[in-house]
This record gives sequence, C-alpha cells and structure tokens, in this order.
Amino acid sequence: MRKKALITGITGQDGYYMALYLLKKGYEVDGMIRRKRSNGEKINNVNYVEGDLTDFISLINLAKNKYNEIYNFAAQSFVKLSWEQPELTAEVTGLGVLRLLEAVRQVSPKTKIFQASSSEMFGNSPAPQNENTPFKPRSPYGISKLFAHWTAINYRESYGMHIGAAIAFNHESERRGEEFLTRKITKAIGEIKRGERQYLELGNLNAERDWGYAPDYIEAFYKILQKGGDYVVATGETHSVREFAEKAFRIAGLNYKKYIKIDNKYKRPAEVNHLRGDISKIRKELNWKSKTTFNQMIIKMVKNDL
Ligand code: NDP
Ligand code: GDR
Repeated sequence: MRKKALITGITGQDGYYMALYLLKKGYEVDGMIRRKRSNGEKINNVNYVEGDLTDFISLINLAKNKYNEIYNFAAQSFVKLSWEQPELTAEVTGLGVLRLLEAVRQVSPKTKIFQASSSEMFGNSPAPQNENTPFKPRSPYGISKLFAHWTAINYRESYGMHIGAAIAFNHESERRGEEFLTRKITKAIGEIKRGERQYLELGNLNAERDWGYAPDYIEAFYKILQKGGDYVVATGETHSVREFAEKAFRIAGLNYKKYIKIDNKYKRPAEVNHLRGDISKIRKELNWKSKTTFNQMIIKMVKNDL
C-alpha cells in the first residue's frame, strides 16, 4: 500500500521540495494550507487540506487521517519579524508544534513526525555547532523553535513517539522567500540588471552563515524522519553576508560596492554572528552530506532571477 504523508508549510520553500521528493518516492501527499485559494500555486498530485498550527481542532481532524509520516515545516519563519510579532511567533512556531504533537498523540500516536528545528537555537554559542552545543537563542524566533524542539524531544521521551528533528542551518534556493537575505540579493540583482532599481538596502553585512542548498537538505530530512532522533544539517562551511553579496553581484558582472547601501532598519536588535555546523553525526549515521557548493548555489539563484 502507498504510504501517506502530510506536509505542513507546503506553500513555503521546504514544503515544496519535500512534496516533489515524496511524490517521486510514490507517497500519497496531503499538503496543509491555511485557506484554499483558487489562484494559489498548486503542485500536481498534491491533495490540499485545510489546517492551521494555531487551531487545535483542525490538527486533530487532520491527524485522524492516520498518516504514516508528517513533515512539519509550518512556522512564522522570518527571524527579523519575530521581534515585531513575538507573540504570534511563539504561538505558531512554538506552541503550534505542541498542538500538532498532542493532536497526533491523541488520535494517531504511531505517525512518524519530522520537526524543522533551527540553528537559530544556538545563538552565539561557539562554532562549529553540533547536537551537543548549548542552545542560547537570541531572537523570539529562536526561543520559539527551542520550545518546539524540546517539546518534540519530550514527546519522544514521554510517549515513545517516533520523532525526527533536523537542527537545520540556513538553506536557500530559487524558491526561497523574498524577504530572506540571499533571495533579496539575487532578486535585486535581476531588477538592477533590468534597470528597474538602482541600489539595494541591507543591514548587517558581517554576519556569517552556513548556507546550503535546500533540495540537498530535503534528502537529509527524509532520512532523519526514517531513523528518528536529532541531527544537525549543514554544509560545514561559513560565509559572510558581504561575501554572498560580492559573489552574487560578480556573477551578474556587477561590483556590489556600487549598489549596496546600509539601512539600519534591516539590522536586528540582537544578531547571531557566526554559524557553522558540525555534520559528523549525520555523515556517520545517515551517510549524508550536502552536494551543491556555495558557488553553484549562488549561480543557480542569480540566473533564476536575472
Ligand atoms: P517558509 O517561510 O518558506 O514557509 C513557512 C510555511 O509555514 C508557509 O507555508 C506558511 O504558509 C506556513 N505557515 C505560517 N504560519 C502558519 C500557521 N499558523 N499554520 C499553518 N501554516 C503556517 O519556510 P521554509 O520553507 O524556509 O522553512 C521551513 C521550516 O524550516 C520552517 O519551520 C522554518 O522555520 C524551518 N527552518 C528553515 C530554515 C531555512 O533556512 N529555510 C533553516 C532552519 C529551519 P502561508 O503560505 O499560509 O503563509
Ligand atoms: P536568518 O536568515 O535570520 O539566518 O534565518 P536571513 O536570510 O533573514 O538573514 C541572514 C543574515 O543576513 C543578515 N542580513 C539581512 N537579512 C535579511 N533578511 N535582510 C537584510 O536586508 C539583511 N541584511 C543583513 C541578517 O542579519 C542575518 O544575519 C533563516 C530563516 O530561514 C530561519 O527560519 C531559519 O531557522 C534560519 O535561517 C536557520
């Protein structure tokens, strides 16, 4: 019999790639959306179902479908916004996960659940960060993700539920939301090239991130769910915001220094300065490492937006 999976956050970057991945493996895929819209982009062969992480009743009703697997990508995922909307962020990104786990526990406790945890939970803990690095989140988003992460661990330990969590470092793609740094840059490059804008305003250029390519990470997420447990998913390399901008503009034949202006409104009240994942565990236990290099990823993203 075909396995049946539910993907929350299907309208986001990771939900999209996970849907394609599971369909290719022969799964029956339900995608949770907040509200059905006739004009929204639809993925062929995904069955869209309504639900919201802030609404327990909708989650209970969905859990009654007794999915083999649930991939939880839904979240208020934009770190900067989490200072402006901390309560909403805690409600969705934190408590939302508790609701989902509890709904599954009550009506379908054998369902395997994947939780998308985040390197933002590490804050400024020294790099390289691995599964044993202390969590010191520095944003309402990071705090909410940490609540969700510990709740997932607690449901595993208290009720024996099968839960896999990726402590995922930044991953990007042509489908990355336009508010996030990498896509904001590549989209602006396209607009500058077409003469639609003259410059790009950014915040802190010195922050360093371990940026990987989202489609590579989907395979890791799938493997993590099959096995259960907590795994760092990263590339093991770090680059600064400045370096990303410099490379991306150069690929388009431009010098970033001529186009970037600093606007303090894009700076955060507290920054996570340096993230670099230690992927020893996932490499050894699940035989996974990312394939696409930093340069290859930037080229794909810039070309897509030109
Ligand atoms: P996106 O921001 O692209 O997608 C977020 C998704 O969550 C959207 O589909 C959105 O739906 C949905 N959503 C928001 N609020 C609710 C709600 N109340 N109920 C149900 N759905 C909701 O995120 P990504 O694809 O980039 O990331 C996927 C997950 O992985 C997120 O949980 C994120 O925090 C986490 N993560 C991401 C990393 C990354 O680098 N991309 C790294 C580490 C963790 P709608 O269209 O209706 O708004
Ligand atoms: P991040 O991603 O906060 O790491 O969270 P984002 O792309 O928003 O920021 C990356 C770094 O770039 C700096 N920065 C800017 N960021 C944005 N968005 N816009 C700007 O203008 C700008 N200028 C500089 C930021 O300060 C930061 O240091 C992402 C999300 O996907 C989370 O959901 C996920 O959990 C983490 O990655 C891991």
